[in-house]
Amino acid sequence: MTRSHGFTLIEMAIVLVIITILIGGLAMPLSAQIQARRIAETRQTLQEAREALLGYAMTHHVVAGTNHYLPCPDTDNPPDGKENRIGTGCSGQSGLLPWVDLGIAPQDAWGNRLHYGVVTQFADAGSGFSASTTLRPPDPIVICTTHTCNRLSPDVANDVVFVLVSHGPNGWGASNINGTTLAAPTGLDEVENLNGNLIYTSRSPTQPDAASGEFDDLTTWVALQYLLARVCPTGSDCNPLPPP
Ligand SMILES: [Ca+2]
Ligand SMILES: [Ca+2]
Ligand SMILES: [Ca+2]
Repeated sequence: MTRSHGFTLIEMAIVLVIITILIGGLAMPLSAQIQARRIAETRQTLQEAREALLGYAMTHHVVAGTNHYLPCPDTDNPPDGKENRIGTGCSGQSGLLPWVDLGIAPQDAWGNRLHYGVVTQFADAGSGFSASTTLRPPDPIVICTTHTCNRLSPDVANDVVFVLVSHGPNGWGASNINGTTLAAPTGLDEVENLNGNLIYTSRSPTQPDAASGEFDDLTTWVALQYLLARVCPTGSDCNPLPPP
């Protein structure tokens, strides 16, 4: 028996099913691919901002050859990208990243400013920090997976000196580049990244209908040990201020 040439109906049906699956598979992830690329870009922006903050601390001394200090947050409304000080100290422990002072990207991949929180002792241009500066409760910023965490036993990071937050794809609560502040988040873990206190959250994203609430923020931070290793390594000029 010889097999006839061409496709049978069953073969055509199988091919159509495969093509449908392939088209569906390409079309659906396209928006997801764009979102993934924006998330990756924003993670890169956060890392560059983190490095810029460390670079700022390396080049800013209270007195030449002594304590270093970080920039203060930009607390102006509308923001101008420049830090805000009262005397030598910061006008607040949280605000926006002073992108003009740092000479870096002014926004995340969704056109929103980055939130910047800092332990103000480390941004005081009159005292700053040396290789022997310590953080003691209740001073440190802590990072948790939930807003209900105990700040004395955070489950992500302790002894954090500064933190950077992108409010993520949803942008709730963010200040955008047009000077508009977006609607406040409903997810309590996202609220925790906006309320200006020393607790921040970092965890996997969840949808609005999740029991833990909507969450898509992206966060990076530097803890004391890493700050001192980078800014005040052995042999550096990072010395305690002389006694008055
Ligand atoms: Ca400012
Ligand atoms: Ca968000
Ligand atoms: Ca908080």
